[in-house]
Amino acid sequence: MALTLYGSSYSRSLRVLWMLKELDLPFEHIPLEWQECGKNADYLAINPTGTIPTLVDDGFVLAESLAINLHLARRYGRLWPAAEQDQALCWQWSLWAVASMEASYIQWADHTLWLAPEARDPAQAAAATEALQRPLARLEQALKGQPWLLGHDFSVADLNVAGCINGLRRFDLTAYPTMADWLNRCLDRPAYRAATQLP
Ligand SMILES: N[C@@H](CCC(=O)N[C@@H](CS)C(=O)NCC(=O)O)C(=O)O
Repeated sequence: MALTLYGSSYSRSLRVLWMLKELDLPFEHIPLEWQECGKNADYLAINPTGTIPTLVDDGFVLAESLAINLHLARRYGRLWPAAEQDQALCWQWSLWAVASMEASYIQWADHTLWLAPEARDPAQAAAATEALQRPLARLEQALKGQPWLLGHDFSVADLNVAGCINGLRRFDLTAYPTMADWLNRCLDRPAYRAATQLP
């Protein structure tokens, strides 16, 4: 088994680094930066899309951070539920995170945290804050009465959703206490902390 992960932790690659740390498998990490990946000819030969992350697993090349995590969970048998319907819920939550939350999250983070202060637009931050209310309410509802999205066990569903919105620890989550507690428990995991220490 040989695993190589391309992508710096200062990017969506952090989600996969987190998963790799949860799996506790040896892997080679090539911390390519997002500013460079689209221009690097060697990397474009591996992933013509020119985005990070990319995983190479025994010669098999796979892109898309959440697809990589689903593949890793299933192949290496960790954070992957046994029941077929629970596996389907892992796909559901992963696709939901990207389709229903990630764009608004990025807009909010851009105009609150990431862009230089002079480039931030308060109107865009406010619009993103508004757009996040519905998916946040969905998570609050889903987590009522159970610690993790699938019930009793932390799974790739939690990792993929939390990995898409990790910066929301700095969002006003007062109205979503159950979701806020879940996000803190996800991001307090040793594997997440270890991943954030990587380049
Ligand atoms: N949906 C993809 C998005 C990948 C993506 O856009 N990654 C960014 C870094 S976070 C990137 O590579 N940007 C460089 C570019 O678009 O040229 C995933 O989740 O892996």
